Parts: sequence; structure tokens; C-alpha cells
Amino acid sequence: LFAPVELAPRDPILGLTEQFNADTRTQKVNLGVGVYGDENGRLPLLQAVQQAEARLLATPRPRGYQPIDGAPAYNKAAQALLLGSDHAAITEGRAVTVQTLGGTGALKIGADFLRQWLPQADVVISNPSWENHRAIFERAGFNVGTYPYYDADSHGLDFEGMVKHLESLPAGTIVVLHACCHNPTGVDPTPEQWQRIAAVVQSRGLLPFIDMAYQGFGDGLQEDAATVRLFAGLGINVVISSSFSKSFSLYGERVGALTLLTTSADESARVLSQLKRTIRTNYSNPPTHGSAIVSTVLNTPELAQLWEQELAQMRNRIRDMRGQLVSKLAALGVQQDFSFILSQRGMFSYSGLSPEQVARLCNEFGIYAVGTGRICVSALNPNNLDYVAQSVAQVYKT
Ligand code: PLP
Ligand code: TYF
Repeated sequence: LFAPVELAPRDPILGLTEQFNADTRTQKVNLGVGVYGDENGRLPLLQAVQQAEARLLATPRPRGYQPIDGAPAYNKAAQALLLGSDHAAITEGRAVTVQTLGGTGALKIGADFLRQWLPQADVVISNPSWENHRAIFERAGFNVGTYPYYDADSHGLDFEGMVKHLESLPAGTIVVLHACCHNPTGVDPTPEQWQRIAAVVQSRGLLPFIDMAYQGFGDGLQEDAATVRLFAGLGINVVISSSFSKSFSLYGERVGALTLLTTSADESARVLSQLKRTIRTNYSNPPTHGSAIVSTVLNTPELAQLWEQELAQMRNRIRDMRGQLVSKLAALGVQQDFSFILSQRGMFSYSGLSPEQVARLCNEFGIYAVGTGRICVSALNPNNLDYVAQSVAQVYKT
């Protein structure tokens, strides 16, 4: 019966890690997958997380089923982090948040919900976007198109192209937006550009689906929430997927949230009841441990403060690596101007490396990047930076 099953292609990014792990060279660097490594290249276990776990261990709890929509204290804290705890959408009962299996789970539950209730709608994602965006929405049954986003010539945003395209979309189109730290390019709209994007979304009656996987990695926790709050201030329906995978370095715990902004408390109750049905028919209810950690941190002021400091360290370290990479490449005499890497935000940079250059970096130097030229800047550290810069310089010069 399974004879017709075809071999699926490997995930282009996670597949790179498999290739990297199998590489026997001693000098190798994985700039592929979007995971934060500390200054020693190691995945950090945050102090705030360790302390929260110590507290949880000190008062062990039985592990019953969670509510279908997850832990209330977790959902409330996740919502407050996005909107600010005193936002009108919250006080007026217009914000519905459910715990999800990471940001991916939030996208999936959101996509399934929208497909059921807005079956006529199409979805558009940025060109380029995180590959899983297309896959998730297509799997949910949507037609997925793209809107112009990245301008290769300027290494920046094709803002006019983006706005013009959004203006042409039929009302009800679902527009997937990256709240900050765009994956894969690192290019974000400016606050002024966001204003205009929001105005078009509102006037055209589009549905913004804002994906926030990197809150705190751009300019700060509050600063990075500005996009979400801008859209929330419009009083229209908004869908937000958020993730703590990166910001808490809790990739394997699968902690995320899906937040829907509605137009009334009554609508919220109906929306929540349907979201619970979507969750129930997928995995019944979410797991306990990861959300207990995040909830403990966010609801304990001294741990929340510690976490913010640790998040700032991660953010600043990435920025420092951006600066050092740019200056080292210049010092090595590379003619190409890489200063655009400095204005990009978050873990990633569309480096401008061609597929051939990426292949050379891999074959000759054991440096793995995504074929599109995306590099994970947070995988750079003082031990590999010189090697990476020298290798890139070599590839540019010869
Ligand atoms: N959305 C974007 C843009 C991402 O880069 C990621 C990264 O993994 C996710 C969603 C998914 O996050 P999670 O690992 O929490 O599922
Ligand atoms: O883009 C990245 O590298 C991260 C991690 O299917 C990731 O978002 C990559 C691919 C994937 C799931 C997560």
C-alpha cells in the first residue's frame, strides 16, 4: 500500500545541518540554520530559564492535561508581551491568545482556522520568505502568492513594489508579514514604511497575519512589538503568530502563541471556541513544561528582568558580529561594499553571495550557508569570524 509513496525532498535548511554534521573536516562553520550560538558557538541555556526550572523543580506538580487553549498565565503573558498589558484590545476583550507548538504551530492553527472561516481568501507571502510559510498555508488548502519585498540591487526593501502590489489585492486577502528581523533577508521596513503598509492593509480590507518569531532580536522587546501594536491600533482583525524558540533559546520545548484580534468580546468568544476545536482535532492540548518555564519567567519580575538582559546580550552580540564581519571584509580588501549587513536586523543576512559562491564556501572551506546567500549571523563568533571573513574574501577575489 505504501509502494507509491515518493521520497520527499529534504528541508533545504535543516538538510544543511545534516550535511554539516556529516562533514568530517575539523574546520567547518554552519551558517545555515537559524539558531543562536553564543560567543563559543554553543546553544545557550539562559540563566532565567535555569532559575525558572529550579523553581518548578522545587514545587513539583502532577502533569494533567492542560486546557485546550493552554496555560492561562502563559497566554496572558504572551499577549502582554506583544501588545503591552494595558492595550485596549486586551482591556476590551478583543484579543484571543492560545498556546501553540512553537511559532510553526501558531501558523498552522491560524492557517487551519482561516481556511475554514475564510475559504475564498488567498494568501500572499513576501518574496522571499521563510519557506515553511508557503508550505503551511498551501497544506491548509490556500493558494499562496507573493508580494515584492527584497530588492537585490540595493540589498534593501522594494517598498514601492510591495505597496503597489498590496494595493492591487482583493479585500480579504491574507497578507503574511514578518513583524521584525525578516527571515531570510534581515531587511525590515522602517517605522514610516510600516505606517503606509498598515494604511494600505486597512483601506484595502486585507487581513494581516503577522509572524513574530524574533521579538527582542531587532531593536528591543518593546521596539520590535511596534509593528504588531501599529496594526492592533487600527481596530481591524489581525492574526499574530509568536514564538519563544529563539528569544528563550527553547527551540525544543515548542513554545509559541497564536493571537487573534477581534472587533468585540462577543466575537472573541466565538473565535476562541473555534480555535479550540481546531486545536482539539490536531493535538488536543499543548504540553506543559516549556510553557511553565516561559510563564514562570514572564510572571516573576526578577526573572523577567534577567531574561531581558540575556536577550539584550544576544541581540548586541549579533550586532557586534555584523559590524566585525563588515570591517574585516573591508580590511581584507574586498571591493564589494558590505555595509548593508549593518542595517539588517535579526539572525539573518542576505549576504549577496551567489549560489556558486555558496557552493565554493562549502566545498573549499566547510562553510555552510543557504543557497540563496542567506547567512546566519548569530552563528558567527570570535573563534570563527576571521576564518569566515578570509574565506568569503577568497571567494570574492578569485
Ligand atoms: N516564523 C519564522 C519567520 C521563523 O523564522 C521561524 C523559525 O523557526 C518560525 C516562524 C518558527 O518558529 P518555531 O521554531 O517556534 O516553530
Ligand atoms: O529559517 C531558519 O533557519 C529557522 C529554523 O523547516 C528552521 O527558522 C528552518 C527550517 C525549518 C524549520 C525551522
